[in-house]
Amino acid sequence: MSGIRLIENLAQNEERTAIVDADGEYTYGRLLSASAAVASRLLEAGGADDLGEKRVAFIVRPGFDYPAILLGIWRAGGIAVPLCVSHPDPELEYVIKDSGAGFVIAGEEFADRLEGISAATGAGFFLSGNVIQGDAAPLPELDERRRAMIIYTSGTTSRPKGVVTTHANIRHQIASLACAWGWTKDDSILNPLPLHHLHGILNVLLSALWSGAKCELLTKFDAVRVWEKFMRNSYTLFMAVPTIYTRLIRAWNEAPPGERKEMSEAARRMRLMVSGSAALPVGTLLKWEEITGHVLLERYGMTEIGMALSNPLVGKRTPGKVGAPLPGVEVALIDEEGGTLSGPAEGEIIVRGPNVFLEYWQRPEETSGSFIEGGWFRTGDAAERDGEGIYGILGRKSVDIIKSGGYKISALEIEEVLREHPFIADCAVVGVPDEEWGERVSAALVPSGGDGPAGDTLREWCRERLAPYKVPTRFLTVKELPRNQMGKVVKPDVSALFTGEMKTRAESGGAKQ
Ligand code: MLC
Ligand code: AMP
Repeated sequence: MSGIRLIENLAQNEERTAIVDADGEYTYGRLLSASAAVASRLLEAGGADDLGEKRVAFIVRPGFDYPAILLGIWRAGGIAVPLCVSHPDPELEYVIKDSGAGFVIAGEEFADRLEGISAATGAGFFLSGNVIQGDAAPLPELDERRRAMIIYTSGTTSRPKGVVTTHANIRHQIASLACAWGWTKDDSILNPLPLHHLHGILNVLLSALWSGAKCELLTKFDAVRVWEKFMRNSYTLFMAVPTIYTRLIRAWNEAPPGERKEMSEAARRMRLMVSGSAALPVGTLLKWEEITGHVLLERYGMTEIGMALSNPLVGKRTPGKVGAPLPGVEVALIDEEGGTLSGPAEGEIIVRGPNVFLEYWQRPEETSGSFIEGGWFRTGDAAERDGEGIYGILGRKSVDIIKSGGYKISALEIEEVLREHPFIADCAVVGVPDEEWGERVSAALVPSGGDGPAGDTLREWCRERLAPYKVPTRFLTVKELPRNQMGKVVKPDVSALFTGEMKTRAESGGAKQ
């Protein structure tokens, strides 16, 4: 017994395969013993019989070690802080410092970098290979109301915030999906998503483990490999962001006609394919249906709340809509004044229920500012609701949040970094609509002299400071930024500079790639 339902569920499936990775297959029994070893090593190092919510940051490539460490941290009474494998040092250091991580666990390939960062931040450092071994010690009995995980997410503040969920939050988020999407032990899923964000961690990995199903972890998404995997295996489920479906469609189009039939049949064999994390273009949904026969199930969620709205497993899925509230989740719309709207309406989505996160880590003001009376969480997303209670996402209230490839990115964070560049006097970052990526991170720059830095050099400079997916892919040099009478930058006008819908006196150069 551990007190955590998810862990107790694992014990019911000891003989079944839990994880598949590039090195082999691992049963639930193996996962339980490996996680017990991790928990025991952490407790030994902490000199305690319960980590008492100590933050443990960890960085390993997707594979068996990831769930072994995640569950091990939980079983020792710690809070898990997953780190992103593609982040440069400044981003990793920020998360480790902000979360106040007491321990850091890293795979061999990250050891040099993480050992240095751990030393600088005062965290104890462990190699993953050294904690996933040895005997198991007695482990603490935990209350599910305790904090379990901190996922860092970009928002309307310049630096990412840590979203804290409890074990109970996570259980409710998973149980709702298990019920709505009919997860069972017989399911098998391929996970191509990164494991520092909710979609890959919760909707795929943890939902599979909760249900006694099999989850295959890919180290990195590659469209051709995913099709090969579809053809060679008998997965029942697939979940991904719209950009992944776009890439899969492109790979299907580029495949020899003879092979396409086999690819289509492989996808058709699955029982459910889901899209989320960003708006699914109707054209992508239709094309996917044409080649696989699947009407993608689109759903809506957020790191702070898990999943809230979903098209149905059985019954009519409406293209361009995200469906109705999931089991156990309350969803409503409010107007500009905060009044609740009834019937068909347009407004901001608010969410309430046991799925909703506890707090932003050590940011009490941001936490209380994001809730309104009655304990409702304000998502910042605008939606319309029709007479049958079906929701459609209209967009975000903030112009400073960009969604590219399913990643939420803060324009303010990138602007802050760009302004540190010696040749940049000012800048404005926007998300320009893009067929493949949803939005494309684009930066308008006012140079401090001459032409400013060249696009390629600037991308390299950014890459040392920002995650690859945050680095702008388009730069435009302007003499001045479009501003309103109050002097505030008008972001829609900045976007229009990139789409060519607006040419201002200010514009001096073409786009620099
Ligand atoms: C990024 N790149 C671009 C680009 N955007 N290039 C051209 N045009 C654009 N618009 C470049 C980057 O600069 C970088 O370049 C490279 O792509 C790496 O970025 P990436 O995003 O890692 O790309 P890639 O490796 O090609 O992978 C694409 C992807 C990935 C779709 C597989 O973006 C991905 O895994 N996305 C999922 C994100 C996710 O899990 N979100 C869920 C959040 S939770 P270079 O040169 O450095 O390589 C959530 C809640 C919910 O949202 O509802 O689920
Ligand atoms: P994140 O903070 O990374 O968890 O991203 C959550 C955000 O992704 C939400 O607030 C929405 O803006 C967006 N999102 C998630 N699912 C969808 C969807 N199906 N359609 C449109 N936007 C979505």
